[in-house]
Amino acid sequence: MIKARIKAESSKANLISYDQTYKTFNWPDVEKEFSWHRTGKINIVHEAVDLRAMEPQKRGRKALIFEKNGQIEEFSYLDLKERSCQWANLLAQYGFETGDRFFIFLPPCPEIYLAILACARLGVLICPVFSTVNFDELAGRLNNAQPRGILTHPDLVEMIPVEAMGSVQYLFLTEGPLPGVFSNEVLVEGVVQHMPKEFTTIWLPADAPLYINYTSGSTGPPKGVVHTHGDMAGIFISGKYVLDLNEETVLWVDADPAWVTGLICGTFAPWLCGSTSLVQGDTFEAYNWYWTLEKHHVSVWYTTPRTIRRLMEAGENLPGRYDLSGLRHIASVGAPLVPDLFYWAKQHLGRSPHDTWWMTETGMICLANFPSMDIKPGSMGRPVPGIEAAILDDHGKPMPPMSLGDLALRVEWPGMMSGLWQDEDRYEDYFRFKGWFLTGDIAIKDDEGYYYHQGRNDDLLKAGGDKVIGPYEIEQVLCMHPAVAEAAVISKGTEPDKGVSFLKAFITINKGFTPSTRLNHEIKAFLKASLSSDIIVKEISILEKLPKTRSGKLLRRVLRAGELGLPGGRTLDMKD
Ligand code: 6R9
Repeated sequence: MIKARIKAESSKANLISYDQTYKTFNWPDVEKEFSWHRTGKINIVHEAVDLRAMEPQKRGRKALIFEKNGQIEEFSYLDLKERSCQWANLLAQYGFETGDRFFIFLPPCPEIYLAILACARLGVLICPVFSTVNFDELAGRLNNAQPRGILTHPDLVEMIPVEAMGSVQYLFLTEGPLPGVFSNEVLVEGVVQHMPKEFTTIWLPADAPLYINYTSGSTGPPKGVVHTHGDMAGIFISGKYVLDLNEETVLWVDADPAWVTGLICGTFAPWLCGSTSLVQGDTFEAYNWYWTLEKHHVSVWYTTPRTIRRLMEAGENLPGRYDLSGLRHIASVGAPLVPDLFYWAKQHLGRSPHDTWWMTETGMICLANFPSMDIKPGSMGRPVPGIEAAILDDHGKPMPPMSLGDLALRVEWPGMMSGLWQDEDRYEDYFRFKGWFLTGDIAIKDDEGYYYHQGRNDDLLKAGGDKVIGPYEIEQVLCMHPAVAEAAVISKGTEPDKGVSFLKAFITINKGFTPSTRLNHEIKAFLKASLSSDIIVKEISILEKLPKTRSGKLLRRVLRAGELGLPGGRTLDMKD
C-alpha cells in the first residue's frame, strides 16, 4: 500500500468538510429537496427534467449535448421534456403501461435518452443492453425480462434471436427502412415528431421499478438488477458530492448508457443537479477525447482506468496540445485506478483523477475520493455520506483496520437494488450476514477509513499458514517492474501438502521490451525479492492483452478457466 498523500484539490466543492458532513448527514433531509416530499407525487423524470423545464429562467439551459462524427445535437431541459413526452405518447399509443419492460438495444444515440425518459414517465422498466452483446447474451436477457418492446436500429435486427421474442409485441426502429423481419415493426423516425408534446406523467410509489440492468455474475447467468424511482436521493448525492455537479457544470461520462455508469451518471445524476450531460458517440481515439474535453469546455469528466491507460499509451505529448483548463474535476470508476495511472493523469492532465467505487447493485456511488479530501493514490476513498461501509470476516463481523476481508455496506440506502429480476435466491445471497449487503469484493480499510480494493472474493489466494491475500497486492508489485504494463494473478489450485495456492501471473509488457525466457526469469527474480517469502509466483505468461469486460474489468476467472480447461475460458465473445 502506497503511503503517499496528495493534497485536496478544491476547497470550494459542494462537499467542503467530509468528516462534518458524514457525521451530520441523514437521508430524510435529502428527501426534503424533492418536490414529492411536499406533494406526495413521485416520478424521477419530474424531479430531474420537468421541474426545470417549467421554470422560465431554466428551461432553455442545455441538458444534453450529443456528438457523433462531428455532428452535434443539443437539447435544453424543455426539449428533453417535450420530446420525451412525445416518445411517451408513442409508447402509450401502442399500449405500453406501468410495469412493462422495454429493451433499448442501440449504440449511443440521442434516441436512447428520450426513450429512457419516456419509459420512466410511464413507469415502464428501462432495460438498456450493450449493442455489442452476442446472440446468446441477448437471448438470456430477453428470456429473463420478457419485454413487451425493443427499440433498436435496422443494422442490429439480425442480432435479435427470434426464438427469444415470445413476449415482444413491437419492435421499434429509430430509422428506416424497416427490415421486414418481424411482424410488428414500428418506425419511430418521422412519426414521433407528430405526437403531442404534453403527457400526464404517471405518479408512482417510491419503490416502483425504474430500470433493470444486467450485470455478469462470476457464476450463473447474468443478473437483472432492479432499481426504483426512489433511487433518486442516492443518485442526487452521487452527483452533488462525488461528481461535484452544479448548474454550471458540463459533465462528460464516457461510458456506454448500457453500463450503469453511463445509464445513471450520464442522465439522472446531472439532470437532478441541473447540469449539462455531454455524450460523445464516437469510439475511442486519444486525440478525439482531448478535443472533446476542450471543445465542449468539459468541467467534470467521469471516466475509467481503461481510458486513462489508452491516453497514456497514446503518448504524453498529446495532452499539451489541447486546452484542458476548463476541466476542474476528474473521477474514475469500474476498476482499480492503479498508482501509475493516477500519477500519469495528475502530471499530464493537470488534475488528480479521483477514484470512486460502486456497483450496478448499489445504484449510487458508495466510496469516493472527494475534491475537498486528500487523496491516497491506490485507494478508492471513503464512504459517501449516508453510506456505512465495513470489512467483514468470514462470520460477518467487522474487522479492525488493515485487515483483508469482504467489503460490505450497511443496509439499506436509497439506491440499493430492490431485487434481481426473477431470481430471489441469488438476491438473498447478498444479505447472508444480517444487516449487511455483501459486495463480493475484497478490500482493506486503513486507520483513516480509506478503502483499498484487493480483488473479487472468488479471486482470493492462499499464502503460507492461514494467510489469505488478494491478487491485487501481487499485481501491483509486478507492475513496478519496468517491463510490465498490466498484470493478473490467479491460483491454479492448492499445492499438495503445502496448503498454499499455486500462483500464476499473466502480464502484458510495455513498448520497447520483447518477450523472452530471460525476461520471464528476471521478472520472477524481481517478484521473489519484492514479495514476502511465502508468496511464490511459479509461472508467468506474457499475453498480448488481458481479458476484460466491456467496462474494462479484469476477468481473472476467465484466465483461471482457460488455464484449468473449465468452461468460460473463452473471451472472444467479450467484444468491446
Ligand atoms: C460502477 C460499476 C462493479 C464492480 C465492483 C468492483 C469493480 C468498480 C472500482 C472497482 C476497483 C474501483 N469496481 N469500481 N474495482 N476500484 N474504483 O463498475 O458497476 O459494472 O456493476 O461493477 O466493479 O469489483 O464490484 P459494475
